[in-house]
Amino acid sequence: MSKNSVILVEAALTAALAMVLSLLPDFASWFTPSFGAIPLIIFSLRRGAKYGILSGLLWGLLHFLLAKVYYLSFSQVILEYILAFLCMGFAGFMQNPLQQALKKGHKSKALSYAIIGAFAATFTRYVCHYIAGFIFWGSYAPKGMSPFWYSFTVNGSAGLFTFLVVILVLLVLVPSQPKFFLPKTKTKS
Ligand code: 218
Repeated sequence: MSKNSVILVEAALTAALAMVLSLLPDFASWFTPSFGAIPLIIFSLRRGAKYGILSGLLWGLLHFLLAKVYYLSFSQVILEYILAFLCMGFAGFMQNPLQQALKKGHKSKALSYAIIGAFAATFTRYVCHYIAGFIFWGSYAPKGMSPFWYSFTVNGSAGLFTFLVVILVLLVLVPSQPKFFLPKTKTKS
């Protein structure tokens, strides 16, 4: 198999795993962390933003295939299931500095880069949900609460929980499993 095919298979498997994790039962509806962010961010850090964005896009599209889309309007769906999910690949912008640090054995530096990548991914994704939240989901706000504040509390906490869950996993994996982030088959970039 060519190197590119290996990466594409990894991208597809990552999206599938992320989707399975998205199917975990919700315990607090929109406040629940997005556990699928874990494999997606690991993969993006490993293979870079281009493939990360592709895998994020696939994860978003899988929601349509499995009829897991909350549809309010066309632009809402594009914003929350295409744009928001492909943002998860932005963690891959930290691929180079992370891999350089790992090769030199600088584990805490590597961890910082991984966390910056995770932040870029979750922040941009939840900004999309925040914007969709006050434009499209405002009518779900409790009486008297502004749509902006409602969306901020819901999506701010979901984004923060997601980021914290990913940090916990990175804290364990970056120092103990550097090979996850240093693939043998290199991307041509
Ligand atoms: C205030 C509010 N409620 C619900 C949504 C919709 N939303 C939030 C987070 C994640 C996702 C994608 C599927 O997990 C969706 C559709 C919102 N944006 N704002």
